[in-house]
Amino acid sequence: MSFTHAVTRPENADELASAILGHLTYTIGKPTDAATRSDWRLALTHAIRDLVIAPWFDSVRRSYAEDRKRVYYLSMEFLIGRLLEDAVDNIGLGDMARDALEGLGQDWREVLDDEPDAALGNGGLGRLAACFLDSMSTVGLPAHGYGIRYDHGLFRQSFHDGWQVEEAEEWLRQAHPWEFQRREVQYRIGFGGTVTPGEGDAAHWEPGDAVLAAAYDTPVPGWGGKWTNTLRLWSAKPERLFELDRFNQGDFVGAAAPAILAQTISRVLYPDDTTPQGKELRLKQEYFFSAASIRDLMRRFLIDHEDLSQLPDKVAIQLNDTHPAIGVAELIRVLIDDHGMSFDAAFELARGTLHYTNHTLMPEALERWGWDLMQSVLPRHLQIIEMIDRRHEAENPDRPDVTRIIDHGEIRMGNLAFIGSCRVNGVSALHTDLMKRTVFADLHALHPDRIVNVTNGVTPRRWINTCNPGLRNLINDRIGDGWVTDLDELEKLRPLADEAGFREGLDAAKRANKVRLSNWLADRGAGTLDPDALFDVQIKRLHEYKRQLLNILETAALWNEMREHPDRDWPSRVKIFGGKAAPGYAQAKLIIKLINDIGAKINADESLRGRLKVVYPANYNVSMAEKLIPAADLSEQISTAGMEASGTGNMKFSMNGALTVGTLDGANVEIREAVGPENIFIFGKTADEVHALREHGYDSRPAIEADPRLARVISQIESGEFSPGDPDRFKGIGDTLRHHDWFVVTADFSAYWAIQRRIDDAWKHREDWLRKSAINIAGMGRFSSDRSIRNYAERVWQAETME
Ligand code: 26Q
Repeated sequence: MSFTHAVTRPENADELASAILGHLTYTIGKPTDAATRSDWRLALTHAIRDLVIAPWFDSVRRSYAEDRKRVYYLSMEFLIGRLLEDAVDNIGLGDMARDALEGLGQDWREVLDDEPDAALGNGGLGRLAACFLDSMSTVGLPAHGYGIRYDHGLFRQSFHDGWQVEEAEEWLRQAHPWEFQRREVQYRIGFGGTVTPGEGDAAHWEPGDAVLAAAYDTPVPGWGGKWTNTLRLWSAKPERLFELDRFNQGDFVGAAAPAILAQTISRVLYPDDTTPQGKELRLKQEYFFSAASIRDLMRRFLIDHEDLSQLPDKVAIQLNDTHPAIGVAELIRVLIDDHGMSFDAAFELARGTLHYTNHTLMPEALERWGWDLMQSVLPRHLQIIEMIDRRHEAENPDRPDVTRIIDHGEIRMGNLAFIGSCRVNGVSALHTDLMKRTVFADLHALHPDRIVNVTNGVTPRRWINTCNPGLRNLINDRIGDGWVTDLDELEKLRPLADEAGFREGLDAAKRANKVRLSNWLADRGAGTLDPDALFDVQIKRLHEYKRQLLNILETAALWNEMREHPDRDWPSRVKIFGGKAAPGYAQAKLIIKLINDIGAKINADESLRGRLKVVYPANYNVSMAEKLIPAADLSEQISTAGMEASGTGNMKFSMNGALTVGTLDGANVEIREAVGPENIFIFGKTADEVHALREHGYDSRPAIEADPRLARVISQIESGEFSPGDPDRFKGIGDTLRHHDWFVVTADFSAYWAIQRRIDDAWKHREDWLRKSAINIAGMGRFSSDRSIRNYAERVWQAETME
């Protein structure tokens, strides 16, 4: 028998206000006249959190009672951002909470903006995991997210003289009331040591050292509070907090040193989102969270099941990229060494339970670990990986060498994940097709049914409903709010694209968002922006393949052209950039500096009469995206075709009525299908054309010679026009464009220029632009992460949702 004390849901703003005051007084310990903005935010958070708890318990109870299949989403990254506003909206108290807080004399927006972002991820992959959490709760799928509770999330970016400077991020400096530490849940995670053979396939692994994995739970309420899942993040703790002997001998620092060393495992998120470095600490992080998660889910499984053979019927484990792929070996190890199974039986069970999502085709981005490193950190796992590899070879005697897991003294984690998984998926139709034709071609030939496509999606709760109230209200007025959980309902807007009144509504909502953004940017030193200008936005990690360089080259060329023809009716444009470069990625950091230098030059040029501006607010993150996306007119999705696995920003922009300029890459292909080719600006080489260009070594000279605008900009960059104090600064960029243009920026420049001028023209036809905007919104139904999750449930996990 269990009793739940449920806080009653407030009937009105006064009741909620009194709950907030109660928490301000008794939880925060402050009287109103001494309360800071953070105090108010924390009091509100506690009042809202109270309302999430009882439904959370209900979901947990129902999961056990109904014994449904559970999904475990293992991800090194959960880029969840702020939690308060989403929680308020998901439980349906948005308006009431605002009224309550304003009644208490607080500014709603300022209080919400006080919450630090939980930046436990780099970019797309981490944000996808966060959208999937929201969707798994909303569709009522029993699921857990498992990841790492980093003390420091993705670094904070600032610009010093236009150069990126990184500082440690400190989200835990403030109280974080959304999480509950579960002190009773702790696992000992070992590293190194020795392995002695045991009976049959079993062995005894005696780790050389160990840390504890401590659990912190965050409730994840779905829409309408009908179902709530758990995000469980692991923090590394020492086995012994303090070495008293050493302290007594006067070694005060040494006394705490072993504890500090243990904690380094969950200290900081690795900020590179491609080229893995093969660092020992990274491998330890990966094993740490995978092992803790697997032990935890096995414990939960064994509460109600004795028969291990039921594992694949009750448990689905999703590996978010190869980062948790060591979990393949860990699950098999647990089944053999702790449960006495044979290797073959353990392998079969594991392969029925595990699934792997691939997020990149770039060969240099696929994780590999040195044999020696694996031997010293995880000796037992290395044995198991060798067994998996031998078994795969025995079953496929003619297999090509590229399908080996261990090759040339390296462990290929992509192959381990593929061979150890029941389903392997790509994240867009094009990406999945390329997976089959390139990196996984040989494994695909051996296992032709294993690879499936599940196109990414984003949650319409955060990415329309919460971040764009103007648009939300406009849509609700016309078609009701069913779209929030059934995004295909947006199709009902399609006929409204031809209705002047609806277009006016769209226009007004967009303009209000742009005014708000302009004010926010002005506070960050951007000067005054014209809200009637075309807001042209590229926000994403800095990467050569994402081609921010193409964008800024075109911007500089436009500047040249505007100065040459000052009397043409150039439409006003604001070029907005946002994004961080990995600290060790020199070329990406140089591109940031180039954007800032070109921007400074353009912004200072009064002859343009404000018709071209470049803005690059520092420290782009989830909450900045929530401000930028609703205010965008044009979405830049201009990656080298074949290189962006999917993109998810592309979907968010289109849902918010921005038109896309993009290449036929990732999910852009499917967005074009959904909105129609006349409502999206597609340009440039296709993936196959890029491949053909590269086949004999791409030579950029003809493209540069054929386009005087491009030639001029490259010369300007090389001659120091944008860096007069340091004329050689950008020589490297000129050199790349002329001699090693792997990302075919020069090959696509002319087409990009041409389509941007078509966009200038389209922008002038206001009604038509708004019609296209409406059709973009109407066509976005299939890009809800609810659809993605239902696809996973059906095609990958074989799990049932609540509906
Ligand atoms: C690996 C090893 C060592 C250190 C870091 C990493 C690492 C970390 C993060 C490697 C990759 C990432 C992130 C990759 C990522 O975000 N990929 C994006 O995933 C999105 C969701 O599927 C896609 O939409 C994007 O196209 C893809 O770039």
